[in-house]
Amino acid sequence: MKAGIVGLPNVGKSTLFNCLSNAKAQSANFPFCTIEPNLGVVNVPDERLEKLEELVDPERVVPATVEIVDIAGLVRGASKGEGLGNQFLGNIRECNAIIHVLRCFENDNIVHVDGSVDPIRDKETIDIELQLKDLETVDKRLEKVNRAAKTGDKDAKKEQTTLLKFKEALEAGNSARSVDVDEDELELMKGFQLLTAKPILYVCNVDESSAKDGNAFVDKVKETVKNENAEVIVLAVGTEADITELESYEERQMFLEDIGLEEPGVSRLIRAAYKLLNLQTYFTAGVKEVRAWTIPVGSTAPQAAGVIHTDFEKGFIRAEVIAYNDYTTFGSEAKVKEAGKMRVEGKEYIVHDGDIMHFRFNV
Ligand SMILES: Nc1nc2c(ncn2[C@@H]2O[C@H](COP(=O)(O)OP(=O)(O)OP(=O)(O)O)[C@@H](O)[C@H]2O)c(=O)[nH]1
Ligand SMILES: [Mg+2]
Repeated sequence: MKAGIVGLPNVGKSTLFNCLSNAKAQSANFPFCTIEPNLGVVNVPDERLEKLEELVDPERVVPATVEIVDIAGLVRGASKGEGLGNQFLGNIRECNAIIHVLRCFENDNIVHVDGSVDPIRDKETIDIELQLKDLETVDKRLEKVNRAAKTGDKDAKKEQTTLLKFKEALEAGNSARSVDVDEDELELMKGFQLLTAKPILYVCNVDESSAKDGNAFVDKVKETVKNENAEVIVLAVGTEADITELESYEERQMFLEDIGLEEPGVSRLIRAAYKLLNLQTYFTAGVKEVRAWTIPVGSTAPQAAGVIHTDFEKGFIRAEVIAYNDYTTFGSEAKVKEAGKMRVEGKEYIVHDGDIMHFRFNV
């Protein structure tokens, strides 16, 4: 599961990526600086992990991670192959969610491909390219399905109806994610791999003085996307990059306080991306290691165990589970047990975010 950073050229995507990841991407003040996508594995900041570390005092702590991809900028005409558009759209297709970066800062020294700062126009430019590409995908698929539907094939008819629904929405300038679908249609939709069906969040890249409260551009973005059910994150990407450069935690904290923030904006973004990918965390806590593991929301106990090792899933017997709040309230596994708060769960158990788990299995 990975989230791709998408936007016009030269809006700060690679600068943002570099704040998130140690895999340094080239960033410079000219459009199309990025061609090949950069992949970064990013630690997910989680206060609960720090708390567990305090309580358990383990030899090591391993955080959860999320994969972020820095993708080349898109320009008008990308869906027709303009500016290597097809390649870049292909990079987006491989991602499970989209982080759309919008330039919301004025600076005459930083080139804007369309000559002025206007995040609403920019968003529309990108949306249109993604929608046109999806329309192409839908039309191609329709050609095939239409033939089968003519012969009276029931499944083909259902698919045809679904495709037409998407076609209509896309032609009206709406994204696939805005279409109301039932469960069957949702299954079909997954097979279509539409770009505009991917969950999305917006990053407004602002100047330092707007890091805390945003600015007029941000207000416009929020107004525009209010019906999209998408998160809007305000980030001073250039400033965050400067903060990342600072050596010590204290220095970084002082800088953050100066601009009115309690934690780096990128921490907020990473957590939001994790959520956008529909991921959640469970913990294992022992003296050797306290560790956060990543699972899709809705995973069962055996599936969660399988993330550690496939044998754990195959040979799953039961899980011993402590809710995060019980662990911190009682302070240790032993005390939780004494209080009778440790649960034994079976194969059907749906893991909760923050559960501290211990698996019993045989191989
Ligand atoms: N003033 C200011 N400059 C920024 C900010 N974010 C990025 N920049 C500058 O904008 C230029 C482009 O940044 P990149 O991160 O390379 O942009 P990109 O979106 O990856 O561009 P492409 O790879 O060409 O699509 C660089 O010179 C950055 O230093 C910001 O928040 N404020
Ligand atoms: Mg770049």
